[in-house]
Amino acid sequence: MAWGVKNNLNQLQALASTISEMASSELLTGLIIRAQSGFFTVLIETTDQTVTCQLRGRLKQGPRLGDIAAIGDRVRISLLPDESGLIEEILPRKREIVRMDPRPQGEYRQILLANPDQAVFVFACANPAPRLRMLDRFLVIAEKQEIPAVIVANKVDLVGQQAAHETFGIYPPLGYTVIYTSVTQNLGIDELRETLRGKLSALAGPSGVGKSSLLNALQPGLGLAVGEVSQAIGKGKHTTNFRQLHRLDIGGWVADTPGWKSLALWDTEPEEIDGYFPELRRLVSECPFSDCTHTHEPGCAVLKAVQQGQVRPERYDSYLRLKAGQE
Ligand SMILES: Nc1nc2c(ncn2[C@@H]2O[C@H](COP(=O)(O)OP(=O)(O)OP(=O)(O)O)[C@@H](O)[C@H]2O)c(=O)[nH]1
Ligand SMILES: [Mg+2]
Ligand SMILES: [Zn+2]
Repeated sequence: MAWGVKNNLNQLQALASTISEMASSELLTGLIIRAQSGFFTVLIETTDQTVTCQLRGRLKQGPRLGDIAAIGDRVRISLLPDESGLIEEILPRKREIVRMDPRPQGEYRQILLANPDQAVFVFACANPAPRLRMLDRFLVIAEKQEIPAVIVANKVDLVGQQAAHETFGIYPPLGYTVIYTSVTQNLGIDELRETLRGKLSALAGPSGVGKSSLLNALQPGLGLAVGEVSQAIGKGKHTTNFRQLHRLDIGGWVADTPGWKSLALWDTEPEEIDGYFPELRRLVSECPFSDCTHTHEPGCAVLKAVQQGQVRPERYDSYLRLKAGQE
């Protein structure tokens, strides 16, 4: 009898380990394409199936104050009998766009997007007038988070090509691609589509510059709200904290990532900013003082370059403001 019990136990243990092996081998790998209040839509790309998932309890343990999973994350999930899923594992991120959100319990680490391949900053040539200081700030954040940045100058129809190039032409020499677009004239849309092909892109820019219009033009059928409507419900959208990737037929994903405006350069030392301005990066080593602030020092290579016109005064101004911690 004792032998029988022991034998049964052994058999049971063997069975349990077989089952757990089967279970782990049956984990599916997918991409989080939508996140809303603890629910994640995971796309299993091999079968094109989507599964609504929650996080496995143990992932939520520990002293954390921040998002565990986000859109753009690659995850391993297990399927439950009711066809929902559990996220068992989040695969290592190559990059992330992070925002520190002050909350009563402390700073919350919010992940706007995991694994972005590039950031696409959309500004209008007019209506609203381009705010290049904000663009410079976005570029610095992208540099810091090591995300390649592309600039889109939309609404070219309102000012003409020449004026558009006068405004945005300062960026290509710094290494940033600028794509000139007009949704109303169907200009530059193909170029933008090619830039997005096969990549996971974070789209950002002020309200009203035409981000939704561009996405609708790029990907017919998307049906994103444009103009007043979008602005009216925009606030509500943010508070429900719902994030989504839009799929492009040509391959690739685009995420609207509002919130860049409030992305503070939270853990950035003022000296570090030098390295995030491509045109200054190569100059600072030529300054005679290693602790040069590039504001008044005799022989400062940056000041010299500004005076000689090799560094644009607007960019230098953005640099000073960012360094001083101003908007
Ligand atoms: N003239 C002109 N108007 C445009 C162009 N692109 C968009 N618009 C208009 O600009 C307004 C704002 O466009 P949206 O696409 O809603 O802008 P958005 O960036 O998505 O704005 P939010 O969702 O509020 O952040 C709408 O009235 C569009 O019709 C363009 O290339 N030229
Ligand atoms: Mg919009
Ligand atoms: Zn200097």
